[in-house]
Amino acid sequence: MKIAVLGGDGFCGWPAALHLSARGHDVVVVDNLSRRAIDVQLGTESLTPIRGLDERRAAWQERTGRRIGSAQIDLAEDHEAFLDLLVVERPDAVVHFAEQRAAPYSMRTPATKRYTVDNNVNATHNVLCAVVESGLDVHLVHLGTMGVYGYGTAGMRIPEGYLDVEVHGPQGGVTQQILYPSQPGSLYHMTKVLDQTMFAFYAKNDRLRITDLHQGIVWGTSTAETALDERLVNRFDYDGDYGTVLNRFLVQAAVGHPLTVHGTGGQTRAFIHIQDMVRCVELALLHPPAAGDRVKIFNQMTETHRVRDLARLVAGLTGAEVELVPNPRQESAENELHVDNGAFLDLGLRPTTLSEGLLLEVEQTAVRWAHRVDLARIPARSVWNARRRPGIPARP
Ligand code: NAD
Ligand code: USQ
Repeated sequence: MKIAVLGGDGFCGWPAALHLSARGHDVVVVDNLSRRAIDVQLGTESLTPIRGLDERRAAWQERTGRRIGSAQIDLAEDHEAFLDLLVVERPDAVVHFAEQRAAPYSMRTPATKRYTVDNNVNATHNVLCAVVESGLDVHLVHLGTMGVYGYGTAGMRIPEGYLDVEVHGPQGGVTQQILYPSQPGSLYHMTKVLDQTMFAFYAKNDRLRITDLHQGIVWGTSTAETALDERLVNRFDYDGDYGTVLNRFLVQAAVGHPLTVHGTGGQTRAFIHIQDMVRCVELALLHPPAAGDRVKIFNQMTETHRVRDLARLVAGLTGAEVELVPNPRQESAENELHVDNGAFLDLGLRPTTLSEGLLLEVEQTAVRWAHRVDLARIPARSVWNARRRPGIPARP
C-alpha cells in the first residue's frame, strides 16, 4: 500500500512509519514539526536524543534501502497543500496522528486551550475535506483515545465504539446502536469527541472509509525498527505536560525522584505497548471498512491498571519511593475500567505485557538516558481549574 502518515515525526507516528515501511508499504510522512516547537516553548526535551526528520529518514534508507518520503505541511492551516499531496502521491490510506495530544497542555492557558481545539478540529476536518475533494478512494485511519468514553463504566465492559440501547417508541421497544456516550476529561479529549462526530458525518455523507482507533496510554519507546540504529531513536516525554504516567514513573525511578502519584492513585486507565501500537495500526490498515459502512472503531489497548498499582510495580522493580501528590486534574479519584478489545485479538494481536516489557524499558531507556533528565521539568503544573483548586502549585 501507499500510505501517508500524518504526524509521522511524533512519538507514535515515527515508529508507525518505520514499521509500515519495514512491512513493505510505501510511506510518506506529513508533519509540521509543531511538537518540536512546543518543546522549545516549554523548555523541555525528549529524554532520548531524537534526530531531525531528514537525518532520521536518511538513516532508515542507509540501514534498510527503503525510502520514506516527507512533506512539511500544517494540516490545520493548509488544506490546499495537503490536497496537492494527495493528488500527487495518490495514497491508498492515510494514518492521522497529527494532533496536539497532551491533556495537561490543553488545559494549561487560554492560549493552549484555543490552540489545541483549533489545531485538532481544523486538522481533522481539512484531512476529511481534502480526501473528498481528491476523489480518491482513501482509507482514513485515525488515532483516537479511550478517553472519549470517560473512565466511569457503570459496571459494564466498554464496547468497541457502539452501544446497544433499547428505545421505547409508539410501536414498542426497538434496539439501536449509538456511539457510546462521550465524557471527555480535558479539552484535548474533547477534540477527539468532536473528531468522532466529523467521522460519522463524512462516512455517511461521502461514503468515506474511516477507522477510528480508541487508543489507551502508550508506554515504552522502542520498537524493532527504532532499535536498529541510534539515529532512529524514538521520542520519550517525561515532563509534567507531555510525559504519560508509566513512562514518567520509569524516568523518575531512574533519577531517584519519588513517583508522583496524583491523589490516591485510584484512577484506572488502559495501556498498550508501543510495539503493539504499530502492529495494530497495520492490522487496521489491512482490514478497512467498505464504502458506505459506518465508522469502524477498535479499542486499541491491551491491559488496564490502577495508577497506584503501577507505582507499586515500578517501586518494586527499582526501589523508588512513592509519593501521593495533590492532583492537578479534575477527574474521579477512583474508578473501575473494563474494556472490550476482542477485535484486534481476533485479528491476531499477541500483546506485550507489562510484566515482560517493563524491566527492559527501565534498563535500555530510562537508566541509559537518565543523565539527560532536567529535574525541574518533572512536576505537573498545568491545573484543570486554577480558581477552584487553591493549594496546587501553578505552572511557572
Ligand atoms: P506527538 O505529539 O508525539 O505527535 C504528534 C505529531 O503530529 C507531532 O510530530 C506534531 O508535530 C504533528 N502535528 C500536530 N499538529 C499538526 C498539524 N496541524 N499539522 C501537521 N502535523 C501536526 O503525539 P503522539 O503521542 O505520537 O500521539 C499521536 C496520536 O495518537 C495523537 O492523535 C494522540 O491523540 C494519539 N494517542 C496518543 C497516545 C499516547 O499515549 N501517546 C495515546 C492514545 C492516543
Ligand atoms: N498521573 C499520575 N501521575 C503522573 C502523571 C499522571 O498519577 O505523574 C495520572 C493522571 O492524573 C491520570 C493518569 O495518570 O489519572 C493518566 O495520565 P496520563 O498523562 O498518563 O494520560 P492522559 O492524560 O490520559 O493522556 C494520555 C495521552 C493522550 C491519550 C490518552 C489515552 O497523552 O494522548 O489520548 O493517554 S487515555 O488515557 O486512554 O485516554
